[in-house]
Order: sequence, then C-alpha cells, then structure tokens
Amino acid sequence: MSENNQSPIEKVKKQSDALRGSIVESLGDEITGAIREDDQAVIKFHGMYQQDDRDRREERAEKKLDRIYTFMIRLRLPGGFLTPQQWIATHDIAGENSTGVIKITTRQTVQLHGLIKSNIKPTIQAFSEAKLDSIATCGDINRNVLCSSHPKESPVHEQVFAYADKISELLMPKTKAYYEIWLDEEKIADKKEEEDPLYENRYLPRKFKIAIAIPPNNDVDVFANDIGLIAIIKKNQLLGFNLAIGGGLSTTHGNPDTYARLGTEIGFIDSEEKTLKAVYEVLTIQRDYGNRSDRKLARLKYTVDKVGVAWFREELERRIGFKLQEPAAYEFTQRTDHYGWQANDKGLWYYTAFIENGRVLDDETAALKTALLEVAKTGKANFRFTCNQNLILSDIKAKDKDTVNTILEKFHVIKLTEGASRIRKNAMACVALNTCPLALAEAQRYMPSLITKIEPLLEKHGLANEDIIMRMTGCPNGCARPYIAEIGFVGTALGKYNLHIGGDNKGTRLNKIYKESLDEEHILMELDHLFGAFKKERKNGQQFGDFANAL
Ligand code: SRM
Ligand code: SF4
Repeated sequence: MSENNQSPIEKVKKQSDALRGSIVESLGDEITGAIREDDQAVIKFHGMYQQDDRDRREERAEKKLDRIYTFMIRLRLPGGFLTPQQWIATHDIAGENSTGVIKITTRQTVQLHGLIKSNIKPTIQAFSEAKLDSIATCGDINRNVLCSSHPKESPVHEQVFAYADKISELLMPKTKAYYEIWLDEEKIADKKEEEDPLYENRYLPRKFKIAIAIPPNNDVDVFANDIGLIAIIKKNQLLGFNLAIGGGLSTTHGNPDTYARLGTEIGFIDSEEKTLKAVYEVLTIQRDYGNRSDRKLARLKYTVDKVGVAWFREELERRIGFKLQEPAAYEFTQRTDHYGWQANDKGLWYYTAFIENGRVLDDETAALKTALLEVAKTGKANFRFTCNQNLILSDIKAKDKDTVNTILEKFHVIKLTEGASRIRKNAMACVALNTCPLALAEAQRYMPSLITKIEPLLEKHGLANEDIIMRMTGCPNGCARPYIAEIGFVGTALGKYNLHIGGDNKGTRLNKIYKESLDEEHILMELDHLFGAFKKERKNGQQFGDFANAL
C-alpha cells in the first residue's frame, strides 16, 4: 500500500525512534499539562492515555482556560495477578499520585486515573520498584493477556495460567524506550539491540488482544479477542489449545462497515512450542495484511474476513511450518465469577469479592479499599483480578482463612458481596464519563442506579434468582463487552442507549439491537415487558438470552 494512503498514526509510529517520540520534551514543557499531539499516540505504547476532566470542560471553556489534563495509566498483568506487596504498592501509588480509586478493568488489570504530567515518571518508578510495568498495555501492539481467573476451575490452572506470562513476554516490543524515558536507564549505544523482527518499526495496524479460557468457564469472553486459546484438558492433563482468531467487538454508530465478530476456531495445537509459534505468526500475518489506512477497519477481524478463514489458516500453516489439527471438543457452560469462599483441589482458599464496576474505594456501604489493604498487610493472600471486574483473594492457607475473613467482615466486604442482587453481580459497565474522551453517555456512574430500578422489575416477575448477564457502555466501542451480554446497553447520547438483547450466557453468541436510543423511562418499560413475556412464555429452564434471541 502506498504510504500516502496510510493513516497518520502509521507515520507517527515509524518516525517515533522506537517509541521515544518527543516524550522527554513534552514532559519538560511546563506551560501546559498536556503533551504534544504525536506523543499522545506514542505514550499509549507505554501504557498511558492523556485525558481531561469532561465534567469541567464547559466551565473551563467559558473561562477561556485550558482543559484540566491528566493521564490514565494501565498495568501489564498477564492473567491479572498481584502479590500482596504489589497490592500495597498500588494502593500507595494510587493515594499519592492519582484520584485514589483503583479501577479493575474488563481485561483483568488495574488503571489509575487523574495523574498530572509531573507525576507520571514517579508513578512508573514506584511501580517498577514493585516489579510492575505498564509496557504495551495500550497502543497498536499486543495488550494484557487474559487467562481464566479462578484457580479452583482446574487442577492444571497454574500450568495454563503460565501461558499468559509466556505469551506476554514473547510479544513484548524490543525497544528500550520505556526504560530510558521513565526509569532513567542509559541510552543504548547499539540500535541493533532493539531491532524488532515482530513489530519492525511499524508495529501492528491496530491494538491486539489475546485471551486463554479454561472450559467450562468462559469468564475471559475468549471469542471477543483477536486470538482466543481454549485449553483442552482431559483427565486433568493439558492436551493443548484450540486456536480461535478474529474476535473483536467495537462498532461505530452509523458506519455499516464496522461490526462485532466472534473469533473463529481454526484448529488445535498440541505443544507449548507450537502454540507460541502459532500465536506469534498470527500477529505477523496481521502485521503484513491488516488495514493501515482506515483505523476503523484495522483489527484482525476485518483482515480475517478480507482474506477468508481458509486462506488465513493456510498462510498460518505456511509460516509456522506445521498443520493445525481439527479443533478439539469441549464445552462452555458459564462465564460468571464464583462469589464467596471456595477451596481448590490443593486445599487452598479463595474469596471472590464483588466490586461494582471494578471501582476499589471506601464508601458508605463498605470500606473495600481499606479492607484490601489490611488483607494485603497480613501477607496471607494474593490478588487476582477477573475479567468481570471483580477480585479474588487467593491462595490462602486453611489456617489463615479466619484472619482474612475477619477483616472482610469488619469492613463489610462480605455483606457487600452477599447482599448484592444477582443482576448486579452479573453486570458490568465501562468507565465512560468523566474521563473517557470517547464517551457519548454515562456508564459506570449510571449503571448502579439503573440496576436499582431494574431489581424491582425482576422481583415483580419472580425472576430475581435468574442469572442474567447485563452490560453497559458509554459508546459503541464495547469496552464492557455489551454485544455478548444477554442485555446490552450501548450509549448513543447523554441519557440514551441502544438496547441489545439475545446474547447467550456463555459468551458464544452476539446479541442484536432490539430498540434504539432509549431513555431511562423507555428502558424500564421495555425490560418490564420483556421480563413479563419471559416469565410467561419461557420453555423449561430456558435462559433469558436464549428466550430473547428467539423474539
Ligand atoms: Fe476500551 C478505547 C477503557 C476494554 C474496545 N477503552 C478505550 C479508552 C482508552 C478511550 C480512549 O481510546 O481514549 C477507554 C479509557 C477510559 C478511561 O477513562 O479509563 C477504554 N477499555 C477500557 C476499560 C478500562 C473499560 C473498563 O471499564 O474496564 C477496559 C480496559 C481493558 C484493559 O485493561 O486493557 C477496556 N475496550 C475494552 C474491550 C473489552 C475487551 O477487550 O475484552 C473492548 C472491546 C473488545 C475489542 O477490542 O474489540 C474495548 N476501547 C475499545 C475500543 C474499540 C477498538 C476497536 O476495535 O475499534 C476503543 C477505541 C479505540 O481503540 O480507538 C477503546
Ligand atoms: Fe469509553 Fe466507549 Fe470504552 Fe466506554 S465503551 S470506556 S465510553 S471508549
């Protein structure tokens, strides 16, 4: 493709001197809280986004003042794991340098919002002391690698979980820019050291996402990812992985060329070496064939549909030098978190706490943030994040369970988890306002109050005990994966949402738009009607999503 037709970001990447850009100069500019425009693209590869407080945009504009610029930073946590010491560090850094709220994301990691420019470097340095980094958590590159969260799911969880780390390492960029800019490491003399055969100097056409699922739980929403690996386990032995390609959810209102797509399973791979090779070469195909002119059509899903699944599989086999076997059989039966206490086959204990929309803070209901700090200080539990924005206090020895339980009770975390309704525990919302620049409507700030109005409707129809997966996003990018929910709300304008229904509760079917741009009154009316019909007409044991899909 001629370079003239390429999107401007392509040039920024190539001219960024291996992701250095002019970040150092931007940081040194004391006149503004922002960084230079090109650096705003480059800094994403280092795990950060420039944002501004959208609640205060108008007021600032009226006063002819600059926007209040801040930065969001996202950690790289393959499989979503932190030691108690790392949680304490994250807690302290959040308090000192950001808004104080720790946000657990839908991709199993944490974000801090509200960092001012001069705080970015101290934040990264403090994370580094805790052996944490934010490399490649954003940008046109492989992002945080997901893995089924709950060690109780399978005796081979640890073995599968290790792949998240291996894949993350394999697909890291070779540039030393992050270490140089943020950690003051010496500039490398020999540029050959950072030659990057995978990303070259152009990186990928777009972001790239990988998830590993351990059936029967699809808690990672494996088919929403560019690459999905499904662990095939028989008699407690990991036999290998089914490989799915081309999942992705984002759409753009009014652009019919964009669509959500579930990953297509193209084969089974039976060894670690071959799995890593196949994953790597899927990225090289996307690097070479992905759309670099229209970023709206640049994800792997569009490449797969452009070249065709059969061609893609053949090209992959050519690059990896072996044939993929036919996909192996397995079954997904669920994708929710298992709240409360559970033990695994080795006698270790796990407490899954409900954290509404992943926001860790103290409020009038529970002192969640304080409780988690107290648990971390005992050193008796690890921290694992789920793709449903919740937290598992994990790997707790039987003799330590009471200590952890006492803390959780004292700060009302158990009451919070046990007291939340099913619909609330099965819900997710994305960040949206006030920090997300792309938000058209509220999501995490609005969803809790909407649920309070939906709960009585479910009770009225005798459905309060149903597991219904409901998700909301402030725009069609789909960050809380609303297109694979049984009920999805996708923001179209302030206070207005498209209502989607008909996804299944295992994450294996996309839903459809049922009604467009509804306000709250009409959302509640439609749901009341749908719940009533479901109660009356459902067939034996039918779930809401399956019922709604047939409408
Ligand atoms: Fe997302 C952009 C938040 C998961 C699809 N997403 C954004 C940005 C960074 C806005 C921006 O570009 O400036 C949002 C920052 C808001 C803020 O203030 O924090 C944002 N996305 C999130 C998070 C934090 C939502 C949450 O509440 O948890 C999730 C962070 C995940 C992580 O830890 O890496 C998050 N984003 C997702 C997912 C879900 C997933 O990956 O499983 C999707 C849909 C799946 C997919 O990628 O197809 C998703 N986010 C997008 C897109 C659309 C990408 C596309 O293919 O077009 C954008 C916009 C973009 O990239 O241009 C976006
Ligand atoms: Fe922002 Fe839209 Fe993602 Fe929500 S779905 S966080 S509004 S980009």
